[in-house]
Amino acid sequence: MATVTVKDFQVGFPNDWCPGCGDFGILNSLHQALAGLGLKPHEVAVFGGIGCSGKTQYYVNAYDVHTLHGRVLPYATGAKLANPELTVVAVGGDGDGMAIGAGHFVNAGRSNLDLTYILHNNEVYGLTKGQASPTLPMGSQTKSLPEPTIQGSVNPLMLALASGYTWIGRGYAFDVRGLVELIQRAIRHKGLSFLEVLQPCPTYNNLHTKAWFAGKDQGGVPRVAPLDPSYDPVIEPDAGEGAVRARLGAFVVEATRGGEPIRTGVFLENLSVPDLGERLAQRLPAYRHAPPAHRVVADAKGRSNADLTPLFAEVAVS
Ligand SMILES: Cc1ncc(C[n+]2csc(CCOP(=O)(O)OP(=O)(O)O)c2C)c(N)n1
Ligand code: SF4
Repeated sequence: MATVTVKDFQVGFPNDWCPGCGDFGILNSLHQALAGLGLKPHEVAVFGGIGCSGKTQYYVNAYDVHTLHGRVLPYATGAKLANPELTVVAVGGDGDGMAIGAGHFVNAGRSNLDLTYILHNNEVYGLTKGQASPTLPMGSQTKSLPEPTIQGSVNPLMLALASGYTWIGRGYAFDVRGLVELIQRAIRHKGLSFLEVLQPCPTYNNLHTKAWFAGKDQGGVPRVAPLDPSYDPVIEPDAGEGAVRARLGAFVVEATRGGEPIRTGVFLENLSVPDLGERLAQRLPAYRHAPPAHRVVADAKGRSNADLTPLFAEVAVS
C-alpha cells in the first residue's frame, strides 16, 4: 500500500450526527491522527460504546466493534491482549464511561494495557435526549432538565489518575490541530492512555456550546487554553519518590483548577510503569511470539482445531 492518507481512514456512507456536533471534530482528528502516524487501516481497531459518540467507529475505516453500553474497555482489552500488534482505540461518551462503565474505567487503569481511550465529554446523554450525565456540574440546568441538577460531578482526569492510567490528557473537539497531536501522543504512549475531549452537544447542552467555549459572550476570550508551557507531565522511568510526588501534586493542581480558562494538553505521561503486555510476557514468555491471535484455531475448511470430545466425555452424566 502506498503512503496512507486521511482518505484511507474515511468511509463513504452518511453520518447521522446533528449538524454542529462536536463529534465531527473528534472524528476528523482521529482520521488525521491515524494517518499521520503512518498506520494502515488493517492495523487499527476502533471500539465504540453506546451513545452518539459510540457511533464513531462506524465512520473510521478500520476494524470496528460497536460494543455494549459501558463495556467498551473490556472489549478493547480483549482485542489488544489477543493481538498486541493492533493499535486499539476505544471511544465513548461521558454517560457510557463515567456512569455504567465506571467500574470498567477504574479496573482498566489497574492493567495499564497499551491502548487509548477517548471520552467524548458533552455533559449529557445525547442519544437518549439530554439527561444529565455524571460530568454535568452541580446546579447546571441544560434544556432537557426540569430543574438544575442537585448531584455532584465526576472529574474524569482525577478518576483516571486514581485508577492508574499512565497517560492522561484533555482536548477540545473544535481544536482539531491540538486534538490530532493529543491523539497521536496518546497512541504513541506505551501504556493505557485516557483523553477527555470537551465536546459541545448543540442539541441538548445549551450551556457549554461552541460559542461559550469560544468566549463569544466575553469579547472572544476563549474558555479553553493550553496548559502553561512550563507544565511538564513526564514521570521518567527511574523517577525517585520525591519527583513522582512533585509531578502528581502538579497534576492535581491543574486537574482540579476551577474557573477559566479550562486547560487542555497532556497532564500526565508516566513512563515508570510497564504495560500489561510486557508484564504478561515476563510471566508467559510464549505470549511475545504466540499471542492468541497468532494461533491456528481452525483447519483450511474452517473446522475448529479444538477437539472437545475428551471434555464432553469427562463431564458426561451417565
Ligand atoms: C444497558 C443500557 N442501558 C441504557 C441504554 C440506553 N442508552 C443508550 S445511549 C445512552 C446514553 C449515552 O450517553 P453518553 O455516553 O453520554 O453518549 P452521547 O450520546 O452523549 O455521545 C443510554 C443511557 C442502553 N443502550 N443500554
Ligand atoms: S444529540 Fe448531541 S451528541 Fe448526539 S449527535 Fe446530536 S449534537 Fe451530537
